[in-house]
Amino acid sequence: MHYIYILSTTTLQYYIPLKYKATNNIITLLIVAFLCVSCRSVEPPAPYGACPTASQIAWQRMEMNMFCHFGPNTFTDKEWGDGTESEELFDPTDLDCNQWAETAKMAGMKGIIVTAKHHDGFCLWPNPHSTHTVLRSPWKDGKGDLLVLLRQACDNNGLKMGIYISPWDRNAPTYGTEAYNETFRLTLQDALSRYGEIFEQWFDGANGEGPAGKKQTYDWPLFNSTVKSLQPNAVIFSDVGPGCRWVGNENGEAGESCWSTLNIDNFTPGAGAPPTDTLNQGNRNGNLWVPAETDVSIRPGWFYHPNEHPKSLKELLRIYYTSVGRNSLLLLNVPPDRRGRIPEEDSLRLAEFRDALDTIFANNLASDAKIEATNIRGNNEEYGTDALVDNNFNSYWATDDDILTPTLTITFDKAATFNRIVLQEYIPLGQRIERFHIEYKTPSGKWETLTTATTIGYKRILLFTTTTTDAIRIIIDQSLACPTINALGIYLDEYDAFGQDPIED
Ligand code: FUL
Repeated sequence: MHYIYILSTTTLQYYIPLKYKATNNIITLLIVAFLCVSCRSVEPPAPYGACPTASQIAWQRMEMNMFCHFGPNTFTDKEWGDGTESEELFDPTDLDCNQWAETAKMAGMKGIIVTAKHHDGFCLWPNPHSTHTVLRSPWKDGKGDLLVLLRQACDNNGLKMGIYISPWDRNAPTYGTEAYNETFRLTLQDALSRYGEIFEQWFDGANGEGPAGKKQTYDWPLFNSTVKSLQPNAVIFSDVGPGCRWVGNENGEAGESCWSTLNIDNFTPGAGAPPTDTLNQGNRNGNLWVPAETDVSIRPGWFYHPNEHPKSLKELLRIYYTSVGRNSLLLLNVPPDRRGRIPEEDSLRLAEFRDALDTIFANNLASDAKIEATNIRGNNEEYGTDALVDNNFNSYWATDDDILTPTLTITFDKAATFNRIVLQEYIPLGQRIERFHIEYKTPSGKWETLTTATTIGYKRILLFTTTTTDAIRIIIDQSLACPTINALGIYLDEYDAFGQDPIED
């Protein structure tokens, strides 16, 4: 459209004699001004409710990250050390953070979060506010700093780096007294100011007894403000955020309904958190944007144990569908072994996992289909259905403000066979859709329900029986505000990890 107008102004100039050049220029300016007014975009939909920050959007778009539980427990075969373990135990024979990062990258993960300090208090960096650190270990004669190595490895592989620093500390002598909150603040300050950009600060809510047999009253406002002041872009994880929230279980399952909004007033991480099913599903119209993060381990334990093995490909695919596919980020724990390397069997499983995801999502059947909408915002192609398949995060199909229940009809050139549908809401404008269903056209031309669902959010993957049809309809049944959808994918998953049945909730 712009092209045609530009052409016509040039043509106009061509026909106006040179002696009228000044007038000609004025006319051109007037035409351009007129065009600017007449082509003005239709106003975008207003954001709805609590919306994500730029850091939360960038975080959500990472989709999958790797968690690495590593520390004294790796060498003692424990899950929770009691803080009395000798520093002498920490002695990886062949530690290679580059191998962790290469593995994560190969698996398609965008970042790594390491347990810089787990509940036993041992610090993987020479924290001057603790005596229980790598400095006293035989590893690299006490001169090693795992956070330096991980930083380099992440940078080398284009990954972001995050840190888990447990407030619960079973080694710190002051734990259980007010003084510990200050020690913990200094610990955070040290870790967050020396190793470059940290994309996520992971706070575990666990709060048991310290060496003096006392529990700590955590100063969460102090901890959060320390992170914010040193790493303003870091997303803070805890049971209740404020950056992202625990999904309420460690099985890899976000709620079938999963809102990124949550009410956190009067709640704290740990025992003071909302019930786990609330964390799992979020709160419709919750007053803060606190999206779900699904942390789950590739092995039964969080730390490496010689007798444990990684989950099957089928289980990993299931986890992908019930986390990333349900509006949650997947934080998959892959524990390094006593060498300080990710075991071969885990790397191989991750390679299979990546290969399966690439195969499943290689061919989007929506790309070549005809996509019609019952409403397009302002009738303007800027908000048209092309945006659903243009792989551009920032373009989206939207309806007029008062159209809350539109329908998309997708017609294939020839009958298509598929069993997965991916939908993504344009989350910078909030999470808006609360119920929808999908119909397919039977050979007799009747529309039958294929599947029904509730929320979409950043990404929703619907699983259903393999179906062959000429057309489907996506019918939005209920929305909090006019829908804004930036991606539609239709795929055939031949791995069929679930047989012909969708996941049971
Ligand atoms: C839990 C911890 O107690 C586990 O040891 C592990 O770190 C897991 C990710 O979070 O709350």
